[in-house]
Amino acid sequence: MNARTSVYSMCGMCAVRCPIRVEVEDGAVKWIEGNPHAPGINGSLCAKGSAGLAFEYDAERPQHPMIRSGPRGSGQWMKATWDEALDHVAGKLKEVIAADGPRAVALADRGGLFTDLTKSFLKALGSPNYFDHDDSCASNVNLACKSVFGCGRGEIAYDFANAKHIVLYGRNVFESLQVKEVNTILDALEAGAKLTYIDIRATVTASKADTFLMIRPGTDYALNLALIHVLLREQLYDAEFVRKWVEGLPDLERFVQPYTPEWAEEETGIAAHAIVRLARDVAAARPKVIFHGGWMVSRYPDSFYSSRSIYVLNTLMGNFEKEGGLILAKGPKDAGARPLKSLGARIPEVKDRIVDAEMPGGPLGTGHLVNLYKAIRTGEPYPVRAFFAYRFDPIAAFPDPEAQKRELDKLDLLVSIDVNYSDTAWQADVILPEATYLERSNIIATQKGPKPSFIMRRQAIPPRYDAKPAWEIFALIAERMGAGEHLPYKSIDDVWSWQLEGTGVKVEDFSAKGFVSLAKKPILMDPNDLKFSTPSRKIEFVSSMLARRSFESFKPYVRPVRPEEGSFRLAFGRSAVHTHAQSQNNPLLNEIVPENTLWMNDVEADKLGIKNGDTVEVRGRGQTGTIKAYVTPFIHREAVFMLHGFGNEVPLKTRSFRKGLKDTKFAAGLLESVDPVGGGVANLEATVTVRKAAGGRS
Ligand SMILES: Nc1nc2c(c(=O)[nH]1)N[C@H]1C(S)=C(S)[C@@H](COP(=O)(O)OP(=O)(O)OC[C@H]3O[C@@H](n4cnc5c(=O)[nH]c(N)nc54)[C@H](O)[C@@H]3O)O[C@H]1N2
Ligand SMILES: Nc1nc2c(c(=O)[nH]1)N[C@H]1C(S)=C(S)[C@@H](COP(=O)(O)OP(=O)(O)OC[C@H]3O[C@@H](n4cnc5c(=O)[nH]c(N)nc54)[C@H](O)[C@@H]3O)O[C@H]1N2
Ligand code: SF4
Ligand SMILES: [Mo]
Repeated sequence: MNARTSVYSMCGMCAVRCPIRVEVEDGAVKWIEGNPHAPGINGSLCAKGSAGLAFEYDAERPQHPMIRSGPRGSGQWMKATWDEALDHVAGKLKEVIAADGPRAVALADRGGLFTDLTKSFLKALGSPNYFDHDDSCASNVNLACKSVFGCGRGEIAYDFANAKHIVLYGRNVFESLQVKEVNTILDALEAGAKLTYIDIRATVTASKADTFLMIRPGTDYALNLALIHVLLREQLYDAEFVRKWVEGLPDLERFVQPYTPEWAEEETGIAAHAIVRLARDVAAARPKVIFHGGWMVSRYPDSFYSSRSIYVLNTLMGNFEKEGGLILAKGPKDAGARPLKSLGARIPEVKDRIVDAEMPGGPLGTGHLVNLYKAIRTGEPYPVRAFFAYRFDPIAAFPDPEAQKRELDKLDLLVSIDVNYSDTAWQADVILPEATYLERSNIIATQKGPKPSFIMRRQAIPPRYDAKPAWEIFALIAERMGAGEHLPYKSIDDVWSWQLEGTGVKVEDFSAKGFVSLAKKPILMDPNDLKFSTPSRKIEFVSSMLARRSFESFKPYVRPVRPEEGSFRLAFGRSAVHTHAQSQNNPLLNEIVPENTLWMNDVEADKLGIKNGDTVEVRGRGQTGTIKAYVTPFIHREAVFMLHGFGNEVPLKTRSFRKGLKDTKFAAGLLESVDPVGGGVANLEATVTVRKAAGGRS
């Protein structure tokens, strides 16, 4: 035990990146736990985080660079050295750039804390074409938040600890989890906070709620319009806050007039009296009320507006910058500290515009992955011929894997930098294995929040296989492209010194806890001097950002198409023990949940002669597959549900190979079906039929 050392770092088993403490002995990881120094974590880790050891010591992950030797997706690979693989990548990039300029190179990653590296790499090459995964996750929510508050959703923190009433729309906090959030919400519930949970099925979160409202799929917007209607009609909202800080209340009042609770009952299936009661309950608890913006609330064509209505509801609670409400995330400057120096600060600006800035119309903002696919396919507005997928698996994350494979097949170069054989890696020309989160250090990141901090992922052990950290991979490619002076780093210490220059913080300051807090206590704005970054400097119910693009601020509700009798909307979500499509082959997690099942309403199942545990055939959009039925009264009659991320087709992942069913394939034809304003994919538009499979009972 004495020979063991502690390394403070960051979990990498999902993108939440919880702080961890790793115990290392003789170059091997012996133990991982939540960082005991990190507030809200108190040593805890989720099941996936604990399975980090199993992941590290699993041989079924890429062990060296690989260059494709057969057709794309054929699984024929040549083992390569790093020099061979990087020379191959640089050689192709040079051909592409010679013909079509640096803008013909694109990169997409997971977004979030570490993007300074990837954006700087693209900048070093001279390309504006940076994309992230957000259209498959939160872009509707993010842009909706911007249209109301002037800042993205990541700029808003939720003060669950002090909340009196928390309202969650399909935000399954206890399964689709973040460790700190789970701990904080459980504490708040214990201290008496109320939880209202709205979903199309009863999840673990529903089981912990005071009130669970089962909603008809795709109708959250109707529920919210009725809630707003009641809050305004009964004058239950914070009139003083609204008078002072809001633009457009009269327009909102006119707009919600027809949307009564009785009308919403017909749409949502939630009783009118329950809607009125919820409005009165939250009003009694305000301002300590949180309507969580969620991520995936409803991936429907009106998700932008349904997300917007959630931010309107928060505003009516007057909860902005108040204890128990929504707190603007603060950065280093708010704490009187100097921000990290960007790796891009030494690189000249790129003159070309990102490819979708030159596409007329379309959703708000740029960087929509579907537009990248369009440019790859058509060569318009200009050709894009090389694509790096770094810590991102679009083929698994976006609808219609086969359509994506066809688009990506047009590329001259597809590179995947991953720690797994992802679906995208399997289609790539070159796989560059990144050292795992336990084997590498990352660039330092800034964690914004009420108490901003700098956080560090620090290498605990040497790479087991022939893998490298991302900062080195990108620096080595830049060097081969003649752009070495832009990313001139030979060690992670070089990177960190550049980032920390002028901040007064030293690398050693991270040793004791793994992070450096920039504020002693939460920073709150003066409630009389709130600052919003909207053009009006106010909260905009009537949005200038939307008006500029001729989008309406108040979109009338449109009833979602109701599936015909015998067909069901295919909903999906997460398990507490898996991460998206990347953990199904983990030796431990695979043992706990090896495959997905199809949740089906018991009354509907009965009509089809299907019993719990039967093998059923699912059909839709030309696709078919079999799966076990999980028959339950706890799902809406119009929907069936399966966990996302199963049905792996990469044979090298033997434990998960062909186990369970791939939800994304039933969204065939929906790749370009996006929310017209927010750009997020509307992949809950897929419907399927279900029947007992031949030989039925298993
Ligand atoms: N264990 C685990 N935790 C994770 C992740 C993970 O992969 N695994 N991923 C992280 C990421 S990236 C994200 S974005 C979050 C996602 O966090 P959540 O958004 O909470 O995750 P989901 O499991 O997708 O839950 C969506 C829920 O929406 C419900 N739903 C479907 N249609 C409707 C509808 O029309 N209305 C309502 N109200 N509900 C509906 C589904 O039944 C499902 O329970 O989780 C994060 N945490
Ligand atoms: N049908 C359907 N589609 C969905 C969802 C759904 O529930 N249903 N969920 C959506 C949501 S909310 C999201 S956020 C997206 C997620 O989609 P992605 O962002 O693509 O998923 P991730 O699982 O975060 O991982 C992406 C890739 O990163 C790799 N990876 C993990 N750790 C590392 C590392 O340390 N280094 C490197 N280089 N690579 C690493 C993984 O192996 C994986 O291949 O999917 C979305 N798409
Ligand atoms: S939620 Fe779990 S898997 Fe994700 S970073 Fe935290 S501990 Fe790791
Ligand atoms: Mo996500």
